[in-house]
Parts: sequence; structure tokens; C-alpha cells
Amino acid sequence: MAPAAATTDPAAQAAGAAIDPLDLYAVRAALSDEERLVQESVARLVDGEVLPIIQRCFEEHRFPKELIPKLAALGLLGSSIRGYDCAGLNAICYGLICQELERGDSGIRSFVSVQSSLCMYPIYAFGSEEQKQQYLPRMAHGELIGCFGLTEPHGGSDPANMKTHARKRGKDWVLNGSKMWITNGAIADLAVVWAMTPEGVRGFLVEKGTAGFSAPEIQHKFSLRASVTAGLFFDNVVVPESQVLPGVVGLTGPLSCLTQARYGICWGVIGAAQACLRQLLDYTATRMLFGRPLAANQAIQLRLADMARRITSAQLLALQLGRLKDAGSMQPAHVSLAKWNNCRMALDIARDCRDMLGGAGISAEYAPIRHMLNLESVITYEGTETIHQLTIGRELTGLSAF
Ligand code: TGC
Ligand code: FAD
Repeated sequence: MAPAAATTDPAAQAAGAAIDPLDLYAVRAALSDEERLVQESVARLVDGEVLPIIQRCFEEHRFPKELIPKLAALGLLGSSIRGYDCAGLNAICYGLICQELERGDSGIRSFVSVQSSLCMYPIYAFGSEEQKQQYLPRMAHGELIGCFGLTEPHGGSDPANMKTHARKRGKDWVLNGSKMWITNGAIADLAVVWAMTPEGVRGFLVEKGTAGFSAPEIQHKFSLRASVTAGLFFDNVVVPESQVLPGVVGLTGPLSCLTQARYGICWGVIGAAQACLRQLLDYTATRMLFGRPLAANQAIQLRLADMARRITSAQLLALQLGRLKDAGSMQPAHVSLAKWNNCRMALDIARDCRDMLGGAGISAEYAPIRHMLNLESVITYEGTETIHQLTIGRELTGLSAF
């Protein structure tokens, strides 16, 4: 199966022409012209701007902030939102954006996920018109960076038991508590913070520099090193009523944001797996052992074939998920199944690629170990694998095991 462009020519198909090893079931051919165009433009950005710097960023534990204007110029921030200077693209386009970005690095996709699905989406879905006008255009242009605070130090899987709380004082709210593992936290101008109130969970828009609010960066991560992660601390932070999201009360607010971001992850991790397989195909074709290319061994081909099978299944799952989302019929359980399946697929493939590169696999010069380390976070955040398995179990049985 030599790497070559897909063909639509019947004669060539009948002759068994080579197909794209990263797109065995011709998912690209199922895309609209606009979807293909979006994928190609993000792919160019990743090839030209991300891949040349990402290994160094990962080693230096540095998020490349210089990419933000480039991501914004392509319309990748809040790309699904209509109006407010956003691109208004469909769900498939958003998925393809995530896939291409994560082919570069999960940290870059994380940045876009958080800005788009976890910060701009709740303002768009639950904010007042003033809040939308105030924040969304600047966020689309990358002039204002957001973060999303839900997880707390005592246990992220169970946000219903959050300790961060807000109490009314006159016309204002007073916020106390802390959040942990918050992507973009230390570089964010605006935090969307979920806190318990006497009425239930509510969303608060807390600007950087507000008295009593701090966001120190978490250091020494072995994963997502090209991404900023922080704690958020609230010590009697005064938030005016105008900074509360008026459109939602209850856990359904943050959980519906998670549905948007998890959807993007289902596509994103395919990009990481494709990057690993692409590098492995090149490596095994040229690595000579026992007098022949490594790729000529049956045991190697079995493993390569298994990777292609798993990537193809994940692509078809993501495509159908996107079609359901665009049709307005996607349910949270659909997303849980794909988040579980696709993250597991990508992590297993990255680990297997690392192994098949031998000693070279532990070098930062090869992408699989970086993707593998990143994917340890991706399979944990936005709901751990177990949480998504239990969500499917609850769907099947009608019984909650949480
Ligand atoms: P449960 O009873 O299931 O639900 C409470 C209320 O929420 C509603 N709901 C949803 N609404 C919208 N979208 C969804 N996906 C929803 N899922 C549930 C539900 O209908 C109910 O509404 P109501 O009106 O009846 O009250 O809640 P539970 O306490 O049993 O918990 C369920 C569970 C465990 C699945 C949930 O707590 C969960 O998903 N836990 C995992 C938490 C998580 O994923 N945290 C992620 C933090 S953010 C993050 O990781 C960002 S990483 C970013 C990056 O860098 O890319
Ligand atoms: P815990 O909830 O303590 O879980 C520990 C273990 O117990 C897991 O294996 C889990 O699967 C298992 N477990 C939990 N409940 C059950 C059960 N009922 N039955 C069986 N097993 C169970 N959060 C945000 O709010 N915003 C962000 O931007 C954000 N970014 C992140 C970035 C990174 C790099 C990381 C690593 C995390 C980020 N998170 C963020 C937090 C993330 O969502 C949480 O780490 C995740 O939800 C798990 O929570 P926890 O770490 O507290 O683990």
C-alpha cells in the first residue's frame, strides 16, 4: 500500500490502484468543497507554522503564543459561531480543524478547543447580548484569551460536588474557591468560572486582574508541555451581576460546553494517530534489518494493518458524529462513545508506534512519544475513559453507576 493520492477513476479502481494509507475509506471524498478547503488551509498552517517549532516548544514547556494571530486570521477561533466576527462553519469543519491541529500537537488543538467550545460557546449560548458584543469579536480575533474553570482539586470527575461557591452581596456576587488543571489559565484575559450558588451551578465571567483572583501556571508536566495549564484561586472575588451568564442554571451549563469540546477531541485525536502512523510507515520502509526493510516482516505488517483498521473506524465514527451534530440530533452519549473509542485508539497507536521505532522512539525527534505523552492528558480530560464508559453503561441500562 504505497502512499499515493486517492483515485476516482473506475479503471484505476478496478486495477486496484493505491489508496491513501491515512484515508483508506476515502473520508475526504465524502466532504463538501468547503470542508475540504478548510482542511487544506489548516493543514498548510500546521505544516508551515506548527511542525517546524513544536518539538522545541514541547521541550521548552512553552505554548507558542505567536501562533494565536495566525489561528485567528484563518477563522479558527469560535469557528462554529454565527455572527460576532466568527466564521459560522459547520460541525464537520470544526472537526477537521481539530484533526489537522492535533496532527501538529494536542496542545495547539487544546488551545482552540478551550477558546472556541469552552469559552466562546457558553458566552454565545448563555450570555446576554451585551456580553456577546463585549467578548466574542475580540475572542474571534485572538485579542482576548479565555479559560474554563470547572475541575477542582478534590475531584474533577464529579463536578456536581464542587466547593467553589458564590454568594449574593447587594447587587454583586462574592466568589470563593479554587480550580485545578485549567488550560490557558495563566495566559487568559477572561475565565469562565462555574460556581455553586443557592440556586444551583452558575457561570461567572471573571476578568484577569480582578482583586482576589490569581492563576499560577502548573509546572513540571510530562504531558501537553506545549500548552499552558494553571490553577485558579478566588479569594472573596467581587463579580457584578452583569458578569454572570444569565441563560443557564445547573450542571447542564458546563456539561453542554463539554459536549462541544469533546466532539472536537473525537476528531482531533485522529490527527495525532495519523501523524504517528505516517512517520512509522516512512521509518519501517527504510529501516533495514535482517537484510530487508522492517516493513517486509509479517509481524510488522499485522501491526500496521491493525493501526489502519483502528484509524479508519475512528474516522467513520467521527464523520457520522459530525453528520448527527449538523443535523441537530447528536446526543451526549454519542459523544461519549466516540471520545472513549477515539482517544483509546490514538493513545494505543502512539504507544505502538513508539515501540516500533525502537530506541529512536524515545527521541523527541520522532513525533510518536510527544503525541503519546499528550494523549495521556487527552484521554483524561473532558471526562476520563471510565466516565465515558459509565455514561454508555447508564445509557444501555438506565441505571447510574456514578
Ligand atoms: P447528571 O445527572 O448526568 O447531569 C446533571 C444535569 O446535566 C444534564 N447533562 C447534560 N446537559 C448537557 N450536555 C451534557 N453533555 C449533559 N450531561 C448531563 C443532565 O440532563 C442533568 O440535567 P438536569 O436538568 O436533569 O439537572 O450529572 P452527574 O452528577 O450524574 O454526572 C454525570 C457525569 C459523571 C457524566 C458528569 O459529571 C461528567 O461528565 N463528569 C466529567 C467531568 C468532566 O468531563 N470535566 C471536564 C472538565 S473541562 C476539561 O477537561 C477541559 S480540557 C480542555 C482542553 O485542554 O482541551
Ligand atoms: P478524578 O476525578 O479524581 O479521577 C481519578 C480516577 O478515578 C480516574 O481514573 C477516574 O476515571 C476514576 N474514577 C472517577 N470516578 C469514578 C467512578 N465513579 N468509578 C470508577 N472510577 C472512577 N478541567 C477544567 O475544568 N478546565 C480545563 O481547561 C482543564 N484542562 C485540563 C488540562 C490538562 C492537561 C489536564 C490533565 C486536565 C485538565 N482539566 C481541565 C481537568 C480534567 O478535566 C480532569 O483531570 C478530569 O476530569 C479528571 O478529574 P481528576 O483529575 O480530578 O480525576
